Amino acid sequence: MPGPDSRIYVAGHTGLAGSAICRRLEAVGYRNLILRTHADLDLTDERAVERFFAAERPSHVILAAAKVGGIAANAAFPTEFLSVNLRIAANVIDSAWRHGAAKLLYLASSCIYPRLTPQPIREEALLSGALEPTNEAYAIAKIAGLKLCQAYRRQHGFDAIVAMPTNLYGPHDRFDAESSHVLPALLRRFHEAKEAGAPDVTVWGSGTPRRDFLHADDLATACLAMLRGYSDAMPVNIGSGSDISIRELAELIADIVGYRGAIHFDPSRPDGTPEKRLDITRITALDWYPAIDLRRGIEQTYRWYRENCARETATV
Ligand code: GFB
Repeated sequence: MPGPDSRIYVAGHTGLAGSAICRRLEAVGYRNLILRTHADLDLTDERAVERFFAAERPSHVILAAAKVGGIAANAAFPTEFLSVNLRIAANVIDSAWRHGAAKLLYLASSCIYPRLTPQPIREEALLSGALEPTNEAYAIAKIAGLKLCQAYRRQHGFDAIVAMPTNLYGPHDRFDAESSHVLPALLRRFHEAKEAGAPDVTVWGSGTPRRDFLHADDLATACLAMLRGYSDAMPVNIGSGSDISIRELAELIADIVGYRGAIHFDPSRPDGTPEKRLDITRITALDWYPAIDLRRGIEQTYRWYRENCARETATV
């Protein structure tokens, strides 16, 4: 269990998950966070990563750095999603073990489960069926990272553990129109439509896919529970315990933003996996429960978007 002075390296601390994890670690008194921006340390550069770990020797590592994006970005850039994420996982996990880290927490993703699998999805469903084609490259890289954690644990006794977060949202997300995930994309689209007085808003796909959305601050408390109380090869799902259709999500976001126009669906855009709700029995056994309800989480995220991004993105 990390103490208040443990040297904890959070890889990816500027992103949605990493920034939430840092806020939580700081809030509960961890004072020795080691942080590097992408400009300071390129995690795909094996030698740079090796030098960094040799110099800093963190006792705990949280690997939240990844090339991420929504369904369109995943489908358009499979090379980057596969290659960058493979190299980040291989470099960081190996250097952490080589330089004596006591524990590493790797963030995988719920999209690594088979496209069609019984709901809610249990951890045992991993590798039991074909992947969703729109994010196969990202999923293969994340599966490889998970397998690396298991291999270092089995072969070298390295305490590498794996969290499987569901679809996350919250502050510090990316709100660009084409490459972001659905929740920030729709917050922005409905906000801009309201500002412009547009008569309708288009939502991709059929509206029928179901997703399990979790606020990044809830993910952060789950990661801390795992760092403190979990040591096993089995990955652990982190989800909200419920799901919602994309149509219902669009209606909820329209209501929160105050947009009163029509909502259209564009079936020429991909739906992706039809449903993806995680079984959270394992993580709740660590006494963790999601605390932020979806409406309240989206309201808070919308406030953050308006304060931090709305003016810049309006002109893009
Ligand atoms: O968030 P999203 O890209 O993630 O899309 P996935 C979720 C659903 O929302 C899909 C629909 O059915 C989309 O068609 N959708 C509707 C939209 N409007 C939009 C929009 O404007 N933008 C986006 N992005 N979607 C990702 C994976 O899949 O899940 C990643 O591609 C990652 O690899 C992430 O694992 C958690 O759940 O479909």
